[in-house]
Amino acid sequence: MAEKGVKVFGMWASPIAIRVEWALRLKGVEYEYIDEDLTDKSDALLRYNPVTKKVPVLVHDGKPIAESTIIVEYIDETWKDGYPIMPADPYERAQARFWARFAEEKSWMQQTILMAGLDMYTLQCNPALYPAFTTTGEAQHKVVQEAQQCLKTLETALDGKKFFGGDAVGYLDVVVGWYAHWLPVIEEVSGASVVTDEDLPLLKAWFDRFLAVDVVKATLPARDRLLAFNKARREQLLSA
Ligand SMILES: N[C@@H](CCC(=O)N[C@@H](CS)C(=O)NCC(=O)O)C(=O)O
Repeated sequence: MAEKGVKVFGMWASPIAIRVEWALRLKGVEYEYIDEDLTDKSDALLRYNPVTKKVPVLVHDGKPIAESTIIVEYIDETWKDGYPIMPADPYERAQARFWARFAEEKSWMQQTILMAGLDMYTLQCNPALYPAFTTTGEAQHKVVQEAQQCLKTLETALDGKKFFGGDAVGYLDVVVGWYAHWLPVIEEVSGASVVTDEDLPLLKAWFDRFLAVDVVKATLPARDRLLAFNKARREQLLSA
């Protein structure tokens, strides 16, 4: 008989895997969380996601689904009577997907990672970036400016709204929500400043609102732990 229930394979410091937990908690769905060591992946993870071998993976009644944004949409469609994550209106839905793709594909995230000089798990999210991981000085200044430009564009999707989803957290908030907690850590590790009140006031104010949401507060990894993890990874990389 097929195994019942919901499992999430994640990694505590992953800014991507946490999207799945946010979506499940918004819906009020109970799940079992399995924390992976990405340097020594479990047989279960490799079995459930033999293609990319990455986290997150959602296993629903024994059936695995990979790719965080696809998982979030699956959760919204499967538990459709619960909290609405995707907008009800098709046009709004298309807009939310557009911005999510922009945020995922835009180089700003990569630039920010380059700037940080940096951490293993994010590196694993973006393996192509490895050669540029020690950006500092003028090169870092350039990538920070590029990151800010991309974020400024994304900020237009927030104009006049409390959340990207409107009055409440929605799909795009879930997709870009990690910025609010992870970006300040990356800034501290790298010594660079990207999201400031002066440069990105709407996004900065949204950080505070997003971090105050109950399901978000309940899942965030402790800042000190995240900082220590990233600093250690960076030192490891720089000394390698
Ligand atoms: N596009 C994927 C990215 C997933 C991803 O890059 N996960 C990283 C952790 S943040 C990972 O599992 N890295 C391990 C590896 O690449 O081997 C998604 O949205 O789910």
